[in-house]
Amino acid sequence: MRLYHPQRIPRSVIPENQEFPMLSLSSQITPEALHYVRNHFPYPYLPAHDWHLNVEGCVRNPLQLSYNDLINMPQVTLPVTLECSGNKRAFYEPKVRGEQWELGAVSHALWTGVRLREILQSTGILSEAQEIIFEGMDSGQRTDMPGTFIYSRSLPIYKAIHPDTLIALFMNGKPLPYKHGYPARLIVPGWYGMASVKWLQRIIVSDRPFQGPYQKIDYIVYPSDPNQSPRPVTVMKVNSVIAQPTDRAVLKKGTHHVFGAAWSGEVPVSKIQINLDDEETWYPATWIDPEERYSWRRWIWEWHASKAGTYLLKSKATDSNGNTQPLHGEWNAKGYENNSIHQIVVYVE
Ligand SMILES: Nc1nc2c(c(=O)[nH]1)N[C@H]1C(S)=C(S)[C@@H](COP(=O)(O)O)O[C@H]1N2
Ligand SMILES: [Mo]
Repeated sequence: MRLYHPQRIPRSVIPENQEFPMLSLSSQITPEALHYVRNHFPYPYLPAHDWHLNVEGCVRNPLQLSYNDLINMPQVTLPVTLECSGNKRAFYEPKVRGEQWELGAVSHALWTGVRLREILQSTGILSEAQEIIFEGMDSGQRTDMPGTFIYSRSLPIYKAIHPDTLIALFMNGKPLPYKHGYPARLIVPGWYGMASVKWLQRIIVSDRPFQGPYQKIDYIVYPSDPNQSPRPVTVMKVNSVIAQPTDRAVLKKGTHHVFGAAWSGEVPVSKIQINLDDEETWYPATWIDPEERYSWRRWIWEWHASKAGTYLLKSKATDSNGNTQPLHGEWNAKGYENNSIHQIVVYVE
């Protein structure tokens, strides 16, 4: 009998925003029912019978693809860690407005679908093309200006035609769950989650930079240093979390397993280190999962806690390009990209 049924942690009800319960990290692949959910609007109405994906704009040959058209194209499967750029926002000081994500606006799933480049090869891209815009089926209001807005985002052409950028139809081997973008969503491996547009309905090849509010107002890093210019949120930064023990846990003297996950953006994470009580030494933890380009890796570290006391534990990941986590992530006005070293306090009795 299973007594513990992990559930997502709600952050807001409408739109529905929920975290993966990091405490129950057990498999490398996050079960669909636990994968974090991030929405800007209420869920869209799905016209399942006559859904089409339109590909238009600066193309030689516009296309209207049915679900069957997509299913019948060659399918590719990739394990990908998706992380919301607002993950860990709740830990920024001073506090920043927005969803108060703690540790779990990040998950790892198997995504299966069609290479976007294959679709763009069959439409052809005209020479004036600059960006590709992806439109979701969900829409709603914003607090900063009147009107109704569709969730849409653009990608530069080099990322759109990257062989790993997918129109996903399946998650963990099953048709996409409704909450994760059924019938089809974009998966942009290595980039923060905002790029992976759900409930796709239209792809527009554009001859100018996209100006939509989820491109030009949100998902922009406004640095606290006024000499630095704002920049768009793109590639995920190297990051890690301690899943167990939890912050403020009370443990008995003895051996404990400190356990968690680490990930990066377009390159694999290669090193994970643990620090105890601000001492100089960083101890290497052991990887549970292999090194893979877009996948988080679980790690474990055996801690012989022989003395009672209050301990500060930290985890720090480094990726294969040598990028490492800072003690304090780069605070910015909208609270994105917090990759501060994770710190917890643990009591040993
Ligand atoms: N259509 C649509 N796509 C969307 C969003 C949205 O609100 N609407 N949110 C984005 C953001 S900010 C994130 S982090 C990811 C989350 O994907 P998930 O809910 O499948 O975890 O979806 C992205 N795609
Ligand atoms: Mo996000």
